[in-house]
Amino acid sequence: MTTSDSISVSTNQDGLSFINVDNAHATAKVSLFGAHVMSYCPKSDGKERLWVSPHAYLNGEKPIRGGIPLCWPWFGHNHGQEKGTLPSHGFLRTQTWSIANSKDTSEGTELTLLPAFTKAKGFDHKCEVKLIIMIGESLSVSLITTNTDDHEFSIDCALHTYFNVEHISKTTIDGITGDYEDKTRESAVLTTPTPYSVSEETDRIHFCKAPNITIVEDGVRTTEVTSSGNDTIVVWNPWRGAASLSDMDAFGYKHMLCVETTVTQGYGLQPNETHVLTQVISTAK
Ligand code: TA6
Repeated sequence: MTTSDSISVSTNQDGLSFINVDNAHATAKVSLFGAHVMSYCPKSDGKERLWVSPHAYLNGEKPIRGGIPLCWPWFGHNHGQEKGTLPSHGFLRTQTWSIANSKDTSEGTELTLLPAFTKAKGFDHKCEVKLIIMIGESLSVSLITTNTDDHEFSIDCALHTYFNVEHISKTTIDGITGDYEDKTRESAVLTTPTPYSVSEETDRIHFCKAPNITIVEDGVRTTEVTSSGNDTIVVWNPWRGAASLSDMDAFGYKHMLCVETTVTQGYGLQPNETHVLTQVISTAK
């Protein structure tokens, strides 16, 4: 492993380890539990881009509420089975990853992380998975899957990012068009509103790759989100339903908005084929 001058590793009282990055461009924090990016703050404007619940479990008992959870090899609660049979959003976000490589370049600090296992109940195929995180003027996160089996298999996956917003009532999203499936309205297919604001429980699968999205706060374009390797974009805010989540407080919904780079329609991966799902978060220009 190449080491980087910009990183240090810390451990909390419950035994979770975190990579702390501080380079010329930004600071960031990544939990090895879940390979979960928890903080990204570019030095150009000092604005924290990611939201983490103050009540998030940081003891390995549950996935971390906030930051960038990794969903793989399925997205959602059931993966075609009865709810509760399989872990929601798969099994990458609840296992401890290792650092395969870290290096400093002129663009920033690059981390390569590997999961402990890629086969578990609900997914029985051979593959290699890695996560490459580049912390620089932008934050780039790539979830990479290579089929090392002798047959095709299908995956869904997501970079389920919780953005930190000043106030949800003053936040709009630019760059998503077309139809979406509304999971709060019995999967009704509706048209994406313009302007796009969030004023109630929102759980939408947008059938639009939306390669360039901008988050606008109080009329100011603050954050750009670019996506590739996805087939859809998911927008989620639990609204007052947050009160029923054990790791969110009743008003947490006011300061977060999930804009997720997702594969929700199934991606068929041939033997030796590699799929790369990438989300890049930058200060809006
Ligand atoms: O991405 C939206 C979603 O699938 C919602 O349906 C909602 O339940 C959310 O993810 C959070 O899921 P989690 O398993 O992390 O509580």
